[in-house]
Amino acid sequence: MLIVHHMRVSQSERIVWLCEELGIDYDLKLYRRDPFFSPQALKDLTEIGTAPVIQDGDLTMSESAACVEYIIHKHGNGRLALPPSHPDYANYLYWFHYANGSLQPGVSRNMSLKSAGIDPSNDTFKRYIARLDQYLRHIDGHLGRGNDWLAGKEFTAADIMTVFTLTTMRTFYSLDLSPYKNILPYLKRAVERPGYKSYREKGEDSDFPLMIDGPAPENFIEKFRSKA
Ligand SMILES: N[C@@H](CCC(=O)N[C@@H](CS)C(=O)NCC(=O)O)C(=O)O
Repeated sequence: MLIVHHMRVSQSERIVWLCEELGIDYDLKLYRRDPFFSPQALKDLTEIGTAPVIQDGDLTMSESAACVEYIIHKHGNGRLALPPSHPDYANYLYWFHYANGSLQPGVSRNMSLKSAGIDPSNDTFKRYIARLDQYLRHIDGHLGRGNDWLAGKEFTAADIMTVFTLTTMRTFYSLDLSPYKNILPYLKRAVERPGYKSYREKGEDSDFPLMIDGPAPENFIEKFRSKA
């Protein structure tokens, strides 16, 4: 059976959400950060030691986009991906890759600069703050052009790849989404899906906030630091 290793409050939420949307059988192994990075049991699974990890027979694989594609094609009959014959195929591909190719690095980079104590008035940091705003406006504008989901009318794995960065990730980099008026209802639509709710029930503590509102949520890193 497919095994999904999920570290709470991390990118591996995508894989649990995907399996719930697809309604496939899988064995969920849960971990907690220790105290901020992966616990040893998760580190031991791969050379990189990050979440997510999936196992299927002899296969052990990390990288969320690869895990998503693997599960869709090996266990989901291609559901939640769009085929080349679909009119929105290019949109699907573009937004699927935009998630971890641009958006997620855009947030992580700013998170790292902030946690290294770099002042936001620093020229490099300022440039990256502006770039992240550009990334977000790009999504916002696309959703505002009548697209309920990133690939168009259909909910797809491109949404599963993207929502983590716009919600849970905000606990590490306290992003204010108030200016992005189309992103906010999009996030509400996403978290109302039964598949998302099942992921939350199985994979997160019930008091962990959804982070779908505009104002910047509490920054976990700062909280962690003040405890240390
Ligand atoms: N590009 C990778 C990134 C994986 C990654 O960095 N995961 C984080 C969780 S959000 C992690 O495992 N951090 C703990 C650590 O680095 O020890 C993916 O998409 O799977």
